[in-house]
Amino acid sequence: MTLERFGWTALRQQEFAVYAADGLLPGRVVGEHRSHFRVATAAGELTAEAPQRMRKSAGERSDLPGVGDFVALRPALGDGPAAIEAVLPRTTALIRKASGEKRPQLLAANIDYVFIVTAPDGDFNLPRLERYLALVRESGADPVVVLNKSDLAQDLPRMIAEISALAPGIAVHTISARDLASLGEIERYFDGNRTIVLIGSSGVGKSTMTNQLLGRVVQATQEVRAHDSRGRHTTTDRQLFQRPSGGSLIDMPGLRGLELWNAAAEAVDAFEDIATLASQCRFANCRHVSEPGCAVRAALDKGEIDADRFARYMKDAPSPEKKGRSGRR
Ligand SMILES: Nc1nc2c(ncn2[C@@H]2O[C@H](COP(=O)(O)OP(=O)(O)OP(=O)(O)O)[C@@H](O)[C@H]2O)c(=O)[nH]1
Ligand SMILES: [Mg+2]
Ligand SMILES: [Zn+2]
Repeated sequence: MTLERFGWTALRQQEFAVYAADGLLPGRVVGEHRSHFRVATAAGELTAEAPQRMRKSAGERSDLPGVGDFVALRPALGDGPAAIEAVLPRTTALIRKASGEKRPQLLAANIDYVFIVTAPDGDFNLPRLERYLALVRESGADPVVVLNKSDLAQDLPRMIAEISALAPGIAVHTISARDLASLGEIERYFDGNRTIVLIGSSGVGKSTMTNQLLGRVVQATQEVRAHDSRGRHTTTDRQLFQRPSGGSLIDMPGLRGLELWNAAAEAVDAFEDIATLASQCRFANCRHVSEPGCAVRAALDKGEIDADRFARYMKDAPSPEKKGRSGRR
């Protein structure tokens, strides 16, 4: 494995010189977990941690290392994890401000293209696409719209015309991720060892695309719900994969409650993400206290939603009894 294939450039080599002099190794963050990172290096993948001092000095959560970051690593002396001593300057950064929270979240760093993936089987929605486009514009990367599941489409020309009217000049590709041959036209975006990130709602086929573009099954996929075509939030971690022929691909969990990193968007659907989660609880009348299969609790436990916001949501939310729904879904 060479770092070049990962997007390591002469400029990054230059920026790294000061760290190389200090005995540090270059690497790229490929996975982000609660307590550690997985980092690819020329010598293979290893586990690394961000030292306390880095966590303390970070002004924002998004200043900490994230998937796609190029980092300077101090190798472990024994069996322990390596330490991430520094994050190299990001050329681009896809950052989301979780709704109602003041803590911006880094979704992916050093990406060249953001594929906004949508599917005509119920996901297609122009206002949502517009919000995705605004998110991408702030990142510095180029947006590309991918209309997946073209085999299910009723009216592709109309959809393409609507996208083009919304974002004149934007590249739109219609594919069917289950059919490898249809992916040819998007493979060229990897040329020059570029990095692509896939974003879009759960169930639109991001992981199916990932498996096809990598030529092996690296990600689990799952059927969408039959009655409304919504996904089941199968992918839960951001992960970067390297293509054997060069270039990198980041698969992402379906975005919930997409909020843009600007104040204007703040008023929109302040609790959209929690409401979406609540709709996935096993019981329709879930109070999100101690019920089995509670999707809201699970997200709280994982730190995906903020406890204070959850409290505000509970104050605002109509009680489930009043909604007149009950029982198992
Ligand atoms: N008919 C059809 N189904 C597809 C196509 N691409 C993906 N699917 C199916 O759509 C379902 C969801 O696909 P996934 O790849 O798991 O979707 P995802 O975007 O990764 O979803 P999350 O991980 O939940 O965000 C699976 O059953 C896929 O087989 C396609 O081009 N046509
Ligand atoms: Mg997925
Ligand atoms: Zn619940």
